[in-house]
Amino acid sequence: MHRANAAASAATPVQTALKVKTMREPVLAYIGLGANLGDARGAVLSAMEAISDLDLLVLTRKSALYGSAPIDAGGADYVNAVVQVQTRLKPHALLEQLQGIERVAGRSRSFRNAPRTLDLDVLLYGQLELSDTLLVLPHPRMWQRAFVLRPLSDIAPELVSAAQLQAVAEQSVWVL
Ligand code: PH2
Ligand code: MG
Ligand code: MG
Repeated sequence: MHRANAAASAATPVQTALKVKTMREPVLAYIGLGANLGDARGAVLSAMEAISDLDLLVLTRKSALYGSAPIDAGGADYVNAVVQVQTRLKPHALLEQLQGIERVAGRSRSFRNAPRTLDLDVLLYGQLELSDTLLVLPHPRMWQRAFVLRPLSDIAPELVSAAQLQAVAEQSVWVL
């Protein structure tokens, strides 16, 4: 390549920083939303808006809101939902953005499964399987949880079988 052309096509530092956080093609991902402290319904609805306002992401489907009894946790009943997004954010960049939304909602991390103003979990990211200290995909407990599978099957019925729903049928989940 001619020197002048090489200089003209060089990425700026901002482009380089963005590039490591983005995919060339959008990926279909699913995010679980949950809250059981304060105005839980308001927090889940605001979080759906905040997610749809993120750059490099389009919110493509949202489930109904569900009430659910806490599983492996204490405190009040939860409000839960699942959304489908198309995003060019890489998995950890998506996680960072979701943690920013949790922080704005006043999330504190006192102990495992403590009652929370807002919890946003990446459930599925395309077909990706990944496990590190920050993120495990698919979400390791999603198939045991009716509060995930019921809303997920609303918006992506092809992803959840009748047998999988049956396996969590004894858990208390209701449409709000
Ligand atoms: N989240 C947990 C633990 N237990 N139970 C319900 N019903 N809904 C949740 O969102 C939930 C839970 C940890 O994130
Ligand atoms: Mg969670
Ligand atoms: Mg979480």
